[in-house]
Amino acid sequence: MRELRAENLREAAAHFQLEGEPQAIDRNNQGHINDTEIITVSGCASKKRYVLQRINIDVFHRPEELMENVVGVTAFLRDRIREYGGDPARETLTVIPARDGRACYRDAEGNYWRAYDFIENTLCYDKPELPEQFGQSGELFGRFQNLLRDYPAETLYDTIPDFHNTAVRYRDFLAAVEQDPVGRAADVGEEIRFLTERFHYAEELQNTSMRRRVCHNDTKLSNVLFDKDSKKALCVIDLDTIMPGYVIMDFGDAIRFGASTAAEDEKDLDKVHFDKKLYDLFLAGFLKGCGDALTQEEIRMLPEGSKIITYEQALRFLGDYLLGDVYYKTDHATHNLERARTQIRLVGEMEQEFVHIFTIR
Ligand code: GN1
Ligand code: MG
Repeated sequence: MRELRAENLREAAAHFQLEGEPQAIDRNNQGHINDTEIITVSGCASKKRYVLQRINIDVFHRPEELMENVVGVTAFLRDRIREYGGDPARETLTVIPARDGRACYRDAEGNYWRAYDFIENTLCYDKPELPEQFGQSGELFGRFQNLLRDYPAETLYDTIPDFHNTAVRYRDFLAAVEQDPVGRAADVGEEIRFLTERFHYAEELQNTSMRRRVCHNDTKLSNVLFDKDSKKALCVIDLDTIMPGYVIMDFGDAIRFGASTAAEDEKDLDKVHFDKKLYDLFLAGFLKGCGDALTQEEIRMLPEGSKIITYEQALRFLGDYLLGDVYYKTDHATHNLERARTQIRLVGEMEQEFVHIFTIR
C-alpha cells in the first residue's frame, strides 16, 4: 500500500456526506490492516467526528463487495437493536455514504475509502481493566450472533476467500516453509515442528455438520467499543471480515486474544498463559448473549474452536514471517515471529487445560 499524504486525506474526506467542514484529521494507529483517520468537522451545531478509513486493497480485493456486506449487516442490526429498545447509533456502526450515494469512494490513485460516524465517549482495550469486562464482551459477541441468526448468510460476499479455512491456511503455511524466500525457516525449526505435528487441527472442520452462520471473523477484544462512563461493552466494530463461518471460530478468536495473560506480541513467553478464569467468564457471557441460537454440537465444540483458531493464527503469523512480512504490519524484523510464538504457547496450554476438563467430566 502506498504512503498517504495529507492531501489524499483531505481529498477523500471531501467526498463523503459529512455534516460540516473537516477541521482536523488525526491518525489512529490501531489495527494491523487498514489506515484509520479521525476527522473532526465544525460548522454544524456542535463539533462532530467521523472515522475515515482507507481499505487495504492488498488484503481486500473487492472493497465494494465488502461494503455491501457491511451496509447489509449494519442495517439489519439497526432494526434488531431498535426492536429491543437499544440505541442503534451507539450499538452498531453507521456507514456515511459518499457524495454520490455509494458506500465507498475510489480516488484517482485507486485508493478506496469509507467513512463511519465516530461513536463518542467510548474506548477499546487490548486488555480489559476488569476481568468482568471480558465477560461482557462475550455477551456482546453472543448477542451479535443472536441478532444476526436470521440474516441470510449465503448472501454475504467472501471478502477474503478461505479466511478461516484452516486447511487452506495450513497448505499456505507449508508452501511458505518450502519456499523460504528470505531464508528464515532454518532458525524456526522448533516452531515449524510444533505446527506440523498438529495438522489435525487443520482438518478437523473439513467434514463438520455445523451450520455456516454470519460470523464476524475477527472477534478480538480490541474490536469492541466500551462505554467510557458505564465501562460496559457497547458495540462490535471492524466488520470487514463478516462472512459465513463457524460460530466456534468467532468464539475461539475472542478467547485466543482475550484469555491470554499477555499481549499478542509479547516477547517474554513466560508472561504468556491461557487464563481459564477469563475463558469461563467469556464463555458464560457468550452463552447468555447467544440465547438459544446455538446447537448442542456448537456448544460442545467451543473449546475446540479456541484451539483451532489459535493454531490457525500461529500458522498465519509464522507463515508471514517466513514470507518476509508481506501481510501484517510489523514494527521490527521479528515481530511476526514473536506473535507466532505467543499463539503456539497458548495452543499448548489450551491443550493441557481442555484435556483436563474432558477427563474429569
Ligand atoms: C488482523 O485488522 P486487525 O488488526 O483487527 C487480521 C485478523 C487477525 C488479527 C491478529 C483481515 O486483524 O484476521 O486475527 O490481525 N485481519 C485480517 O491480530 O487479516
Ligand atoms: Mg480487522
